[in-house]
Amino acid sequence: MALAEISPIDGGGNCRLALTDEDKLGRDLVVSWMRDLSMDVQIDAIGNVIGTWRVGSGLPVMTGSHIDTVRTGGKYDGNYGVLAGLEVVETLQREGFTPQRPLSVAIFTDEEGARFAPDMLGSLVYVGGLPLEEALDIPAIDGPRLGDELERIGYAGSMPCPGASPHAFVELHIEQGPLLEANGVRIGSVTGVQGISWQEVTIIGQSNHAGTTPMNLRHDPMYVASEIVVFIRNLSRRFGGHQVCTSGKIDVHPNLINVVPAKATLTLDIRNTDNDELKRAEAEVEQFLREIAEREGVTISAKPLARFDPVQFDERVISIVHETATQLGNTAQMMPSGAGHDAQMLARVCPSGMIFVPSVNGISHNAAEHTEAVDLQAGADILLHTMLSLTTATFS
Ligand code: HGY
Ligand code: MN
Ligand code: MN
Repeated sequence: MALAEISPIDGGGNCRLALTDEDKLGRDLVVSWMRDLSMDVQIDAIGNVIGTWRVGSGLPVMTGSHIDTVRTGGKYDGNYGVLAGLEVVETLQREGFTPQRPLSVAIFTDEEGARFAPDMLGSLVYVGGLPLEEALDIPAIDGPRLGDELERIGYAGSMPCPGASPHAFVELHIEQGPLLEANGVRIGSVTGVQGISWQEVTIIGQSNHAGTTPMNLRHDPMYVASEIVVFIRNLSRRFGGHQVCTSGKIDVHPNLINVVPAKATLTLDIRNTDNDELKRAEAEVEQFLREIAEREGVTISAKPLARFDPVQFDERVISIVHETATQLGNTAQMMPSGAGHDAQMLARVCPSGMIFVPSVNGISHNAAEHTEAVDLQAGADILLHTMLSLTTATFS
């Protein structure tokens, strides 16, 4: 709740877009809590913050998530996983229990990808999936270069990227969807993350007078953008299954009531648990863009912003999560994640998994995002015991 006081928005949520002053304030607060727990705090060159309780021996068991939010974020998305990680350390210290391995809690930079694409950017750089220099040059949707913003907020750390691979990684997160609540199940033992394809589509038409230009002579980017949005909605209906498509952002120039626009830029977020289906959807979109550009006499270009194949988590970690959840008296079900998460990047370098707790009415990326306290507590208990099990698990 104290973190939720930093840059609150109406309805009880937060706006802490990556590498803004608000994000810095959130980082400073959570880092102070890490220091209160005598954790060794390291900041890497992409701004990831890794707090480590240096006990035991060998590679750490790591948990963590993100504290950057979308513009209309809730107070739990990402924040819950980071703070529960600190709660685990605080609880073990208070109980006088010393784990066999160090425990790390990570705050990954720019997980949302809303200000700087792609999403999960910090953890992607951490695992060597995106070269640091390339990441530092990424422009924000509002202009500034990522590396400059990192310097500006004082989180351009000295620890090199890629970072050290932990022994294992587990992330606690709200489901952000309706499934657990609909099934009356408290815990999701997450099996993996669906594939994600982001692109920015730019449509160049011909600016013209709204009153004098006959309809058959128009090259109207706003109209074309609207057709694209309808096309992807119909595509997801035609594909069915896990296919989802979203166009969440559109910019129009000159954006005036009596001007047929010159240019429109919109984003496409296309996802599916099945990579072949995702590729088929991408190909259909590409074909549609070619056709409508021809038909309407406009120029269309598409810039990829993110492309991640579906990820399967390590069966051994999934089992530890599932057994821990049920042994602690919770109902639990296996399920894939519809949202992207840092765990999907850590899965590239170590055995990884996730724990989900229910989202009330399945709402997220919305100030109304909520999870009941009893579920938050259950998730944190499972995180504690899962992390301890991972400290003694061998993954040779
Ligand atoms: O885009 C996502 O799925 C996540 O919220 N970054
Ligand atoms: Mn998240
Ligand atoms: Mn999110």
